[in-house]
Parts: sequence; structure tokens; C-alpha cells
Amino acid sequence: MFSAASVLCVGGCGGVQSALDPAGPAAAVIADTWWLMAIGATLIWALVMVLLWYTLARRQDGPEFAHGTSLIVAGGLVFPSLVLIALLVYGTATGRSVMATEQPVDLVVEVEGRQWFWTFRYLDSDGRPAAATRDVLALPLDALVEFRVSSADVIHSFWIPRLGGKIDVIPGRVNTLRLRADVAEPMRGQCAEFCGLQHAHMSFEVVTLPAAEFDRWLAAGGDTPLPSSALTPADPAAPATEPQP
Ligand SMILES: [Cu+2]
Repeated sequence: MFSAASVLCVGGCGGVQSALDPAGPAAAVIADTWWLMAIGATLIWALVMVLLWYTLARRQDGPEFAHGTSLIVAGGLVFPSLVLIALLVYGTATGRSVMATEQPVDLVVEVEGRQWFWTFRYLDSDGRPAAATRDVLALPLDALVEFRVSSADVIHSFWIPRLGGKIDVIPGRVNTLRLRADVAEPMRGQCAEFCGLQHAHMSFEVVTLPAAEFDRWLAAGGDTPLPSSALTPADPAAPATEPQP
């Protein structure tokens, strides 16, 4: 029974949209943190259950427990404080690598969220849009990409679980997120903020290409077909097209 449940759980950790199946360094750090916290929480839960069992199993008329105050101070104050401080230090240390703020950027992509689709504009080395896609994100492999995300209407959230964390997409504001894909496997992104009735359909496909192939695609203005459809002309001034049904 337990092993069957374990197989189901671990099997569910994979897939195109699983944060526990990382395809980039930021997602790998996040997945490691998740496993650390899941295993730690399980061990602490087991410890609490043992203490609870011990308490309930003691005879009511047994001898008085001599170390009650010490146990409360150690288990209720010292131990949680140590765990939280350790997590704070670990989170602060790993947060910098997740943000990748000190590394040079290889590509900038402007992301616009709109009810209920995504538009991606790929900037060239001069900062001008060289290509654009809709609901398909093309990425060069092993390249650090800076996403500059904004919204045309309501608050959305940009998230590619296999590559890293999510970031809010807010009207009137540009937020940045840096991600790197180091595995050429199928991936999917998803709006992670309820943004209207069609929110669940606000997803996109991530297509990873070898750097040389991506450069050729970008140099051609995105006219070369990607392994998917939904390409739009490279016109940054073009009005957004109608939402998907
Ligand atoms: Cu949305």
C-alpha cells in the first residue's frame, strides 16, 4: 500500500509542468529546497507523533513527568528557532543563485500577459524586437534569458515550473526574471494567478533550441517554423490579437 502510494507520488513528480523535474539551475535549487523541507517536515511530524503517542500511552496515575518545562523550552522554543534560522540562512544563500542577478544575460525577452494569452518579443543585441511569438516561447539552450514581464490588463503570473520560480505580471509595471534552460525536453508554462474565466487556458509551450539554431531563427525574424505553430509577425507596435477561445 505504502509502496504503491510512493510510486504514484514519485511518478507524479515528472512531466512537462513539474517543478520537481527541473530543466535549469534555478528550478534545481527550488526542487532541492522543496525536498529538503518535505523530508524535514516529515521527520518533525514523525517526532511529534512519537511524543504524542508517548503522552497518551502514559498512565494517568503514573509518576509526574520531571522534565516538563525543559521539554517545552527545548521543543517549543529552541528547536523551532534553530530550524527557522537554518532555513533562513539556506534560503538567503540559495536565493542569489536563483535570481542570477550577477551573471551576464545572453538574451532579453519581453513578455506580455493578456486575458488570456502570452506574447513574447525577442530583442536583438541593439534592444530592438527581432521576432515575436504567441503562446510559444522559443529559448536557446544553456543561455541566461532575462524576461521583462508586463500586463495589458489584470494581474497575471508568469511561471515555467521546470525552469524556475514564478513572478507577478502587473499592469503598469515591468518585473524581471532570469532563467536558463539546460535540458532540451518538452516544457510548459502557465499563468499562476487567477485572472478570469479562461485563466486555466492561459498556458504556453516552451521550445528549446541549440544556440546556433535559435540564432538562425531569430536572424530570420522568427519566420522559420518552430516545432509548434502560433507564430505572430515581429511587430512590436502591432495590437494584440484576439484572445483564444
Ligand atoms: Cu493570467
